[in-house]
Amino acid sequence: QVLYQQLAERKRSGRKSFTVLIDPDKVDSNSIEQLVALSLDAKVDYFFVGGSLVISSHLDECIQQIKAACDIPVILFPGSPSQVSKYADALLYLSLISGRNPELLIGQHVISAPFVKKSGLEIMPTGYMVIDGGAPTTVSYISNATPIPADKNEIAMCTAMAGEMLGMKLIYMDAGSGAKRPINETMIEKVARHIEAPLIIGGGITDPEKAYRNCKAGADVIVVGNAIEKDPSLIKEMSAAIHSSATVQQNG
Ligand code: 1GP
Repeated sequence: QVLYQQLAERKRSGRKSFTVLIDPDKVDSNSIEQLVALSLDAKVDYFFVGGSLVISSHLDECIQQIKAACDIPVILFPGSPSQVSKYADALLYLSLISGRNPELLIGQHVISAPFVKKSGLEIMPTGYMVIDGGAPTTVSYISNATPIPADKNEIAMCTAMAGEMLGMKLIYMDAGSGAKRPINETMIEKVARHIEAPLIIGGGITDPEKAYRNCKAGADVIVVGNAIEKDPSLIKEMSAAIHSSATVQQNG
């Protein structure tokens, strides 16, 4: 549990992490090279690799290319059980606790369990919560589950608490990729105050100021995908904003 311990330790010491989300379907070897170079320069903490609709077979190649070029940990963020690659460092083992679709709560896990175990990946049990992002996102459609309404802070809080008490080590609140409305800070604050697990926030974050405010509200990890796909140079500013929000001085 090397990476999980690292995340938990970062949380204990008030350090915030920046994660760049890479969708293997939207990158080629040139763009991966560029993303890695910018991420190294900006001191990005993690890569999440995955997406709701990964159809290409180059998940393995994409991860191998990243790993060959840097030592930033690669964590799988799978949209389906087929998105497992032994070349990654860890796997967000997602259970969609905000929804009531049994397949995404436990069904797909049962089917893929032997395969996931055999992968040798570090498994990170993650309570995955989709929050309404203002318009249907791919994840809200594909999951066939109702997202938590954006202003129902208590529901989000109770869902995260229940997930943690069920043993989930991370809580990931996601407004969905490209969400019109990212998760509001009041909800983040409410959830963060009631759990001890590191809190991951993503979906529709496009400006560094919003990422900073999310961290101040209690987010431990900020995930950005879409905005970086559109403008990779945003990596540097995002990273600086997130790291500057630490409650203690960061060294390196
Ligand atoms: C989506 O949380 C991630 O699952 C990131 O969302 O692509 O909107 O940054 P964006």
